[in-house]
Amino acid sequence: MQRPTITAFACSPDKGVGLARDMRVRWALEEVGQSYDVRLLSMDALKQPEHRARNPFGSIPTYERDGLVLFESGAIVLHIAEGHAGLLPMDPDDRARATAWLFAALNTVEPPIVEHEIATYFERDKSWRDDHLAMIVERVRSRLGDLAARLGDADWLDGAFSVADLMMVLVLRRLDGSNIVEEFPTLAAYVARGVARPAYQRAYGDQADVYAAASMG
Ligand code: GTB
Repeated sequence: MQRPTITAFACSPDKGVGLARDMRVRWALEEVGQSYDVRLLSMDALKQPEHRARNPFGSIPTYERDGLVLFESGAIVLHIAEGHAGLLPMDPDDRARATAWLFAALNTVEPPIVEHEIATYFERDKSWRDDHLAMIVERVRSRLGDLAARLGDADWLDGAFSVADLMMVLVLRRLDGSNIVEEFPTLAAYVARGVARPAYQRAYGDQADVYAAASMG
């Protein structure tokens, strides 16, 4: 089996703090012990036909191996989890529930968090921004309240650590700096448990090195 190649920002707007979505793929590959290559792309290269052939929307991350080309971070990490031991339970029902949680991270928890990011960074100059942001913060709190209630004092969402936890932790990390996760101490502890995993640390270090090298050169 070929070693996969993923794509990432040559110079990430987050300054290498693990918020760009290649982090999801890097972490999954580290968890399963699969080495990989990274193709670094400029913002301009993202929109060129060569990259749009990998991802029609001209975004990162993508994943290539043995002729298979995938886009969408959720589909990529699910593919990695299905092909290796360690990120999905073996029992079919347990596996189905872990997959449901992966979708919950992407389709239920992440959307209001993305809205929060947009309102925080891109709507600063709008007269209605403060009211809009306050409304979105309430929407995020409501989702996190439901999530915290279900997690309770468990370590992970549904039994052992899975690809769903990997995704949920990174989705919650998108609220870094807002102090909203900190309002839910069990969720803050959950994120801390995720980022303390050695595989996360290796993935984080690798993408941080890319930004450090780009900013020096
Ligand atoms: N649904 C797709 C997936 O999950 O793979 C979304 C992919 C996507 O939005 N990718 C972004 C991208 O390539 C990078 S991650 N954007 C460039 C473009 O489309 O032209 C989003 C992101 C970017 C920057 C930060 N940041 O600076 O903090 C955080 C998240």
